[in-house]
Amino acid sequence: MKDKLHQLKDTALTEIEQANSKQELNQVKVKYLGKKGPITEILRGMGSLSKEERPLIGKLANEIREEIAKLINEKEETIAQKALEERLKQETIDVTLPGKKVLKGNRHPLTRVIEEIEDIFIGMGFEIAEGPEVESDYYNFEALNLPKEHPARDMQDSFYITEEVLMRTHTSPVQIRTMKSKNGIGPVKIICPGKVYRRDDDDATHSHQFTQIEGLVVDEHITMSDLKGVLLNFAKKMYGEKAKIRLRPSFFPFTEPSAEVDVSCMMCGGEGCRVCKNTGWIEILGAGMVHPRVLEMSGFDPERYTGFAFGMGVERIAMLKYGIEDIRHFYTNDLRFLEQFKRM
Ligand code: 2NL
Repeated sequence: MKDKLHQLKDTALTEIEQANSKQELNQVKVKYLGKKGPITEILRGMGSLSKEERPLIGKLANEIREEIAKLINEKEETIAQKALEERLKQETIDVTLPGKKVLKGNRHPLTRVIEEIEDIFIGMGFEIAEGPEVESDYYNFEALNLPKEHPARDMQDSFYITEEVLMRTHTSPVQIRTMKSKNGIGPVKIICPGKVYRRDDDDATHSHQFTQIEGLVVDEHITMSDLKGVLLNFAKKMYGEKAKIRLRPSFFPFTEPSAEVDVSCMMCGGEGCRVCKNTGWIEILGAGMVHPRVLEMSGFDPERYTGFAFGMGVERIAMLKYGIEDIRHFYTNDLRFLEQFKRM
């Protein structure tokens, strides 16, 4: 009996030793310490032993049982400790690893210039109006005092979709639509930014699609001096307080009188340089007093209301501002170009 117990202890110890997981150890625990285990069996069969042997064997069996239990507990702790170490090793964060680079985008240079111009005019109480890029002949030409025979309406110069429908050649139709929506009651004070289309062979300074911002003010008692005041303030906000403007006589079918507007050269301050071709002035706008026929066609009484309007090409302004030499850079989306406008 004694030998059997010692043998039992030895095999139990080996099995505890070999158990490498919680589950394996649990099997050993059930096998040796469970109700149906060999020790319980030996204790149960003690009836057949002599009176002298009984307490000795009982004591030994309990000692062995306790030792096995103790070793199992110790092994349990070792396994738990190992598992914890393994987990910590897997969860280790290497704080010396370089961070993941987040690619940051930036606004397109044209968008930036549009927003800058919008902000200046919003500061003067203007509202922003937008409208369709596909327009009817009426809104694009007829309502702007450009009758059917007018050379500007040549099929060769515009993208026609049908005889009556075309890609807008300026943002003026948005202004016509806004005026019409007012039912002849002023004021109107808007700027209209947007894409416009003209049939043109693309080169460094021409594009068949470009961006225009037009402005329109209609109210009682609006005069040419209002036009000059608004545009001078725009030039100062855009190019600095020292900026000056000058108006030269011009012609547009939709304004009378009409003017080309120059701003003092932002490169040399008017001294004369390569950019202004030594004139000290740079042309940035066309403008004029809204033609009475245009007011009338859009529902405003030209006896009561007057107005001024202006238009500018955004690409040209952006090219002057950033020193861009080819208009095609705006549309080819070369990242080497676009990335130069980060945090500028
Ligand atoms: C330019 C010149 C101009 C206008 C646009 C306009 C619009 C209405 C009535 C009258 Cl609804 N005029 N627009 C007036 C003068 C000039 O643009 O050089 N654009 C790039």
